[in-house]
Amino acid sequence: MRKLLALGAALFVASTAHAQLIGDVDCFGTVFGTPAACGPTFAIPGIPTDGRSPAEAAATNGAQQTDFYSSNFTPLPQVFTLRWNLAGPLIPGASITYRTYGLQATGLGAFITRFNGVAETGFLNFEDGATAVATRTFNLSAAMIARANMAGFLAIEIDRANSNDAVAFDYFNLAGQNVVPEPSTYALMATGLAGLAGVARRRARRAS
Ligand SMILES: [Ca+2]
Ligand SMILES: [Ca+2]
Repeated sequence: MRKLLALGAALFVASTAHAQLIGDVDCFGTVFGTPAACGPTFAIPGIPTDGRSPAEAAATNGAQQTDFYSSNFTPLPQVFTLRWNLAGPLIPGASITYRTYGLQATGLGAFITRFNGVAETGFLNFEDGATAVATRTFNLSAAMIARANMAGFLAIEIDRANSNDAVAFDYFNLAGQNVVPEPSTYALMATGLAGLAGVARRRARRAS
């Protein structure tokens, strides 16, 4: 029985690990990707380059701005929002991992980012060079987590703020939601555990 309880606990812990992806992890899409190194070759400076899937192009959660490279986001909106509707509360240590191409925040101007309406300076504020790919993890502060949990969503507004920087984003992945399993998941777990308990009982009976 102790083993069964341990198994149940393990299943519960596994079910709470939850991440939510905006965009695809595909090295900036199909048009210009060189997936082995994940170093895209944006060959035509100043000309928009679109590597989005149809689903991404039609998205409204921020995926529409991934896999798209141009000056100043043009012709896409100058301000766009990453939005995660939370399936459960964010927990301490929640973070966002994202991949960028060509960030030049110092030389060409940093973007302004606002987390649920509150400006912060550490997100996307890097000088990587015109052709550099970077993958970074940003840890959400306790205040950011509290605001998102209060609202039931995390929204990050990205405003180009007159920056002249041309960039591309591959994806944004939010990790660290404490998701309670659906009732149907509990039912499935209970059925499985009951089945195992039955087997154990039969074995015990046979042995005695
Ligand atoms: Ca750039
Ligand atoms: Ca992508």
